[in-house]
Amino acid sequence: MSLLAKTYTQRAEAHTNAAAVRLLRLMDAKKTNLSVAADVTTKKELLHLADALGPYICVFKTHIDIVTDFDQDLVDQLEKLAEKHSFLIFEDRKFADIGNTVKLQYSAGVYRIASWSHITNAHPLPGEGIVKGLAEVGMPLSRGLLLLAEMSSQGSLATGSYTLEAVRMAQRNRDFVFGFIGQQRMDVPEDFVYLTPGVGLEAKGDGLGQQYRTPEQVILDSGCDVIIVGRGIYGSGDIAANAQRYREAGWNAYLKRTGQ
Ligand code: BMP
Repeated sequence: MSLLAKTYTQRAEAHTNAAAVRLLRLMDAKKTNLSVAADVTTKKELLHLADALGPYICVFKTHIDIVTDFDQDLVDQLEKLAEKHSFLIFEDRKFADIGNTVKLQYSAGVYRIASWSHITNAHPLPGEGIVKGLAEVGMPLSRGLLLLAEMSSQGSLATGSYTLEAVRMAQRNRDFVFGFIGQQRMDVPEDFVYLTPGVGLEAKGDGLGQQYRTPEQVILDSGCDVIIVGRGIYGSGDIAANAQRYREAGWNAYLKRTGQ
C-alpha cells in the first residue's frame, strides 16, 4: 500500500519517535489534521486561543518569544490545556546555530522550550551538529524534531539540493527527526510527517512575502499531512467557526487521499 493511501494511525507503526506516534494517532482519534499558528503577543490571548481552538486541532504552534508577558505560569497553563483538549505543543523556534549553542537555547534561558514543547524545529543550514545537539536535550524527554526542508515565503532559498540534503539529514536521524516543515512530500521510502504552513482559503498572500495555498492543494496535491493556519483562523470573524472550516477542508482532503 502506498504511503499516501495509508491512514495516519497505520503510519504510526513506521515511527519510533514518541511525539510522532502520539501525533499520528491523535489526528485520527480527533479527526483533525489542523494546526493553529497562534501568533499573538499576550499570555491572555495565547491561552484563549488554546482553549477555544483546542477541540479542533492536533497541534498548537507557538512563537513563545513574541509573548510580551511570558511567565512560567503561561506554559503550566498551556500544558494543562494540551492535556484537556488532547493536542501537542509545537514551539516554532527555528533553531539555526551550532550544536552546542542550540542545546543551550533549547534547554535553558527564559523559555526552557524542551521542558514543555512536544515538538520543535530547526534549519538544516548549519549541518548535522544542530540535530545532534538538539537530540541530546530532546530525546531523553521524548520530544520530536522537524527540519525546515522548504519555506512558504516568496524567494525562499530552501530549494533544490538544499531540500534534498535536509531529507538526507532526516533519514540519518530518524529516531529524533520525524518530519519536515515543507510544501511538498519528497519521494523517499521512509515515512516522514509533513507539517505545512502557508495555508489560506481566501487570501493568496500577506504583502510581506507569505504565500497561501488551499488545504486541498496541500494535503491532496502535495501529499503533506498537517495544515498550519494562523491569520486565516484568528485574523477576523468567529475563530471557532473559522477553525471548523479549515478542519473540515483539511480532513476531507485526507479522506479523499486515503479513499475513506
Ligand atoms: P499565517 O497562516 O498567519 O500566515 O501564519 C503562518 C505561520 O507559519 C507563522 O507562524 C510562520 O512563522 C510559520 N511559517 C510560515 O509561515 N512559513 C514557513 O515556511 C515556516 C513557518 O514556520
